[in-house]
Amino acid sequence: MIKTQLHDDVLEVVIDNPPVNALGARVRQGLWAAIADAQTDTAVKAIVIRGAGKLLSGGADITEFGKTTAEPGLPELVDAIEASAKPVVAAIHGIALGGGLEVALGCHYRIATANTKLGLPEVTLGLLPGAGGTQRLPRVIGVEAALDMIVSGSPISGKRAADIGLVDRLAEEGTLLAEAISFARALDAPRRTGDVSVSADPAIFEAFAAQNARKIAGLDAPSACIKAVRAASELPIGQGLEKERALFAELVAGTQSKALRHVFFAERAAAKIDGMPKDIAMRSIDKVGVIGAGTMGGGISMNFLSAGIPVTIVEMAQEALDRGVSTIRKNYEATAAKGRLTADQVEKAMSLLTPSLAFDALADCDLVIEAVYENMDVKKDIFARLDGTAKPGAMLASNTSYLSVDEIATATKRPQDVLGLHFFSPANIMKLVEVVRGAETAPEVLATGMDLARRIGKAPVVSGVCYGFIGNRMLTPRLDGAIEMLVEGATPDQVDQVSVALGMPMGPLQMIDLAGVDIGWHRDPTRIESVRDALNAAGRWGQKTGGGFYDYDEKRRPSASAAAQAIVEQFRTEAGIAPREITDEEIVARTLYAIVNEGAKILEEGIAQRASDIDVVWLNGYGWPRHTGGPMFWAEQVGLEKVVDTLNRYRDRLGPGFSLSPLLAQCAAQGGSLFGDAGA
Ligand code: T1G
Repeated sequence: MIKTQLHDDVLEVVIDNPPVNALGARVRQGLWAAIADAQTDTAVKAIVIRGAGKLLSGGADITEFGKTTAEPGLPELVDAIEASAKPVVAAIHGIALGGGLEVALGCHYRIATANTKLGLPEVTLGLLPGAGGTQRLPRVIGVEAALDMIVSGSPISGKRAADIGLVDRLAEEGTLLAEAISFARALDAPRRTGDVSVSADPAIFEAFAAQNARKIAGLDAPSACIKAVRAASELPIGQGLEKERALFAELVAGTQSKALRHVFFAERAAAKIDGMPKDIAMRSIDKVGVIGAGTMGGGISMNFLSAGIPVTIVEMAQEALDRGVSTIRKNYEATAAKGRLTADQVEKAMSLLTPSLAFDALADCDLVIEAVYENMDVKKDIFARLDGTAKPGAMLASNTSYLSVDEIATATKRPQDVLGLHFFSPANIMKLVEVVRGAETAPEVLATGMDLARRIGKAPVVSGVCYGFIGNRMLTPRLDGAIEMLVEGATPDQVDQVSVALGMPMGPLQMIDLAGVDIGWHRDPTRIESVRDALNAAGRWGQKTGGGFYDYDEKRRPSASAAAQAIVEQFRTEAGIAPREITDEEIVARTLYAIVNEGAKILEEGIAQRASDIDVVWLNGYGWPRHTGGPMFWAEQVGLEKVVDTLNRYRDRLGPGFSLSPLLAQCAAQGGSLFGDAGA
């Protein structure tokens, strides 16, 4: 955990706690003892602290939060480092995040490599730097720079840190320790950050909060961060540290931080495939084929091009191919126009793209992804052709968003090579990919799919085969409930507002307007069996036709639609339904608790490996607000008993197709957790 070595008169203290040198209890105790012993060891003139492996430290041990932590706490440890009578130098490489950077701030000087990542990401966990970071960072780099780093949670490079004075000098990784030792040896006395005071015009804090109002709305941590930094400019360090600890204590006990810590571990757990051998040999993917140059095919291709992986994109007609290629270029150029890509990077990505009308251009691809029309016959035809074209060992993936990967695989003689890679639109932006394992998908094909998704910067989740996999299957009861409530008397805005109030970017009706009311429509305007049929028959297919459940202006801003309302009322009248008052509680039951219930079924059917995977799907695929953890975590905060009780009270309204998940009912009755014994 903590190793020390004396280099003549300089003591080297090494934090060695793989994988990220988290500052857990034993590390803190070891560091405390090393610093304390050095105070009385006459052989020691100065101290250097560094991290073993690839980094200084990834911060406090997040698994300790919410539990009683052993002494010394991290704040006390950092204070002890700063109080050292002998100079302490931090030798920083790789990563110094959260408590890791706070330990470095307690040191009297800091030396880093230029490409080190230094940051205080606590705000992303619903916290604030709780070991002196909010008090010391402003004293080192000034209030405004500190506000930016602490409230954004974004790291900066060692080079940048040297520019703004957070780091005293830069060193090459190979000579970092030696330079830190000689630098420490030359020091006469400690330089304590706490001795410095910093002042700031109070207006800075109001202005900062106002500038970031939209980003921090509804979140506890950012405003607490601002308060703590303000305290640094108004109070002596001791009182400022007390203020910081009080604010931290509130946040760490709050539901938002619990949710964000749940998300942190959920996203890492999602990368794991239960039962998969750790050393499984992956297939190498050096060249990707994409069939279909439409919105999805183009977006999917961009993910690989941006990761430096060549793509052969195939279409049936030149015009469609050209349109697809030019759309990819336009998307890159739009990103470059925002300064997030250079022109060279655009050209490099485009140079990796090979458009073709020839299906056999896919013959040398290691992975081929089909992204064509959502129709089983079309997909089976393509997979049959792929079976005869793709090289042996190539992985054959469908981007289908609902259909059975098992049935698609039957069109080939190699079902073991077939899987689903369900990207979410826009595919080059949305992080979620559902990696669908067919009944015969080979283990290494699944593992390769997961690994590749992460390689291109996605958040992959394993899904079994069912209609709609994890996310889209859960959308179905939500949308059905929403539309039924319109027929029964609710307005689109009333239904959608319940989701928006929770923090979703939009509700189910605005979402179907975006995706297309005509998705899955039988296209027969004379066949009116639902409100959706009636809207589709009237050409109200959603945003793409200027209106669906809502009307849309030229900026695609929604407004209540008299035309849609008339269609709903006519359908209601013809169905002989008298409109009634619909409460928000009923809307919660039929759109949100219905999602939870379907998620519980997906869990008990083994379609999802774990409840936290279902949360990750909604966080990264549908914009579920991270500070509430995802639908399954949120439901447990609401209380499963309340969820089940409410669903039971609206049982008749939930329609004949509804059934309560036995797992959900059991957890509610027995006080269990959807997350198993460990709980969320
Ligand atoms: N505590 C506990 N476990 C951690 C951890 C941490 N801080 N960081 C990572 N892990 C685990 C992670 O769950 C995974 O476990 C393994 O390490 C590898 O992680 C008082 C309050 C450092 C950039 O927010 O950003 O300090 O899945 O897959 O991609 O003010 O981990 O293998 O079982 O992410 O190489 C603030 C969080 C804490 C940084 C490395 N620090 N970590 O990325 O590995 S709060 C953070 C990261 C704090 C103080 C406050 C990344 C990384 P498993 P990984 P990676």
